[in-house]
Amino acid sequence: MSNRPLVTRYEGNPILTKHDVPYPVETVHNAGATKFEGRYILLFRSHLQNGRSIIGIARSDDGYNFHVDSKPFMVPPTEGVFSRFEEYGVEDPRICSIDGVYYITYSAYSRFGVRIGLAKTIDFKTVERISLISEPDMRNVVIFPETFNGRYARLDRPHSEINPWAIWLSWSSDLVHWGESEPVINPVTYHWDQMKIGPGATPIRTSDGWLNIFHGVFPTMDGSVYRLGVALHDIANPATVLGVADDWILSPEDSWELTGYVHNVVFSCGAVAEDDGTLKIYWGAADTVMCVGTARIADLVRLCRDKPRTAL
Ligand code: BMA
Repeated sequence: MSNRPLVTRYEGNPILTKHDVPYPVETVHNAGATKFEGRYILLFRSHLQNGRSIIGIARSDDGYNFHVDSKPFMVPPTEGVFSRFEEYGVEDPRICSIDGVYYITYSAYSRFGVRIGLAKTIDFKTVERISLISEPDMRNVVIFPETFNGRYARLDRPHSEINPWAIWLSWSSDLVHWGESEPVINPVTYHWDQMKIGPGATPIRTSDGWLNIFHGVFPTMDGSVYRLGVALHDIANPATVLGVADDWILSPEDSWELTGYVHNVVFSCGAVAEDDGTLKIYWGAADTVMCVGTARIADLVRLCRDKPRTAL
């Protein structure tokens, strides 16, 4: 493998900041990404000045130059069951397209903890909440964009004191009720992801397996460092992990990744695969701005296969 970086940062980064948003927000980060009717869509998280988060929407023709809609896409409702569990805000959406429906999984924060909400849209104009699909403490849920023998699969990130913040996989026949959960990737001790890992982008189908771009965290004397890593899952049964790359693929480096609302963070909730075998990976930098970079899918697959570490 050559010395060139696996992820080539776009020279126009950051691609979105709070100054691009036509309503008052303090940050623009951790965006889910997809393509809809030939255009790129980002559903991004923004902190309000009360420290709680909402979700905005930005659209682009080329995946680099985005325009933000005049109104937010999702804010916590004031009535109904969702108002109770989104009281502290909505965060870090992921978008998964299945049969023309775009499902959105997001973190719902409230006095009861953080759990996962499921919503859907077919036009990116209106959004309908479907259900809360986990108990606390759960964040970073990504749904695979295909069914497996008629069942849906998702990557989960529960927390337990004994096995902190690992990546699990669960199954469902209706997207609402999930079970048969099992751990699939653990953090590794004294490794760049030793403190915690979590699913990032919605998995990308490749000819070699599902590409899973996840985040990993390492604690230092100067706070935690968030980086991105990559793993490969079996196409027919994503609970089988074919390889987890030993090396990270992206680490905070640019000034807006090193400093901001939270220092030393690159955090992805979405990537878009292109027809030429490349991937546009979107990431939040320092919980403050949005960035994009490109990678060759074959390079990421090779890293999982040729330089793996233990999965569990
Ligand atoms: C995680 C989440 C992310 C955030 C990251 C770095 O625990 O809160 O939304 O980007 O921390 O602050």
